[in-house]
Amino acid sequence: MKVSVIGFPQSGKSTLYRAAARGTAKGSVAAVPVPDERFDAIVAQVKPKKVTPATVVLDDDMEPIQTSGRLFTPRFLEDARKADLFLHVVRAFDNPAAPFHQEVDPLRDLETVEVEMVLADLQLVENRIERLQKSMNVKTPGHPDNVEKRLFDRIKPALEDGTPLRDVELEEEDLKIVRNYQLLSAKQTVIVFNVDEDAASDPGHLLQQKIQELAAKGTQAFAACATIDEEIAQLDASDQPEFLASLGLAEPASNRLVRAVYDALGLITFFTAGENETRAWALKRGSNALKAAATIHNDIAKGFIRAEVVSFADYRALGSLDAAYKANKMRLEGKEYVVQDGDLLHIRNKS
Ligand SMILES: Nc1nc2c(ncn2[C@@H]2O[C@H](COP(=O)(O)OP(=O)(O)OP(=O)(O)O)[C@@H](O)[C@H]2O)c(=O)[nH]1
Ligand SMILES: [Mg+2]
Repeated sequence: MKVSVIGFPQSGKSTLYRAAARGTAKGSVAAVPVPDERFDAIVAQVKPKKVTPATVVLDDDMEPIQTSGRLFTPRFLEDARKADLFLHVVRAFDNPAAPFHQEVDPLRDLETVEVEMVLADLQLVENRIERLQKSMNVKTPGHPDNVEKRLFDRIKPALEDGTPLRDVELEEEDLKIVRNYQLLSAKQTVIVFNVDEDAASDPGHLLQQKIQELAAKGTQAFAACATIDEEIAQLDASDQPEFLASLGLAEPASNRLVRAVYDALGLITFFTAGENETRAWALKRGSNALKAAATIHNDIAKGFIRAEVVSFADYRALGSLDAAYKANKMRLEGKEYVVQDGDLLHIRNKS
């Protein structure tokens, strides 16, 4: 699962990327640990030899969006089409030391990029419709060409209205086609308004309103100050709480951000609490225990007998896995059990 960091030049993409990566960034692509206090609690109690958090891959190797002419270069388009999600950094800070191509206006910039994505999709859809019209099978009900043509005829007006495809209701079948064509406006996006230092805890009315508007449509947006976050990331862990408190912040914005990205990717977490290794695993929401087993190792899935499951709530209430087992809070579940966010799993298997 790859998250592409996009935005105009000098909007703070790399600063935010470095802050979120917290030292794990070696180049411009990093597997960033997902902050999870449940996992921290398990690790503190189990004290395993090895600790492996869940991660998301952030890619700061995208070409910037161009400031004139065609906004998306061919390389940008190629990379953007492969992304699972966009982390869109929108400049909202003034900084004379970092000149911007025009007056700072985050709402304008957000709109400009959204429109460009919709137009790129519209062009692709129009080309495809034109080709499908020549297909011999386009009138055969149920034929893939027919299904595709009907879908594209339906989404074309939405795109013409400027509606991103992520805001259009589509059936799973249709989503598959849309994903297959790697349509940009269908991809989930997390938006970060990169604000001035003094606006970190209060981004102002206009941005606040936009953030709520986006949330109502299911898109997560935040205000964050990338330079503050980078500063926090460079402090010793013990010095961070005081610094955060002095700024009126509960946690670094990049923590929220990474969690938002993880959630928008449709991922939940299950834990394996071993003494050798305690690990948080990312899993597609709605997956069953067999899929979870396969995430750990294919052999474990092949030899699957039962999943021992303790919910995180029971684990926390009782203080340890042992205590949860003794209190009969361990459930034995089969392959089809739908794993819940926070479950602690042990897969009994034949291997
Ligand atoms: N005052 C202020 N400056 C910032 C903030 N975020 C980034 N900057 C500054 O803006 C400049 C550009 O930041 P980068 O993170 O390199 O921006 P970028 O989007 O990666 O830029 P390109 O890779 O060139 O497109 C740097 O001088 C940063 O220190 C912020 O929140 N506040
Ligand atoms: Mg950069």
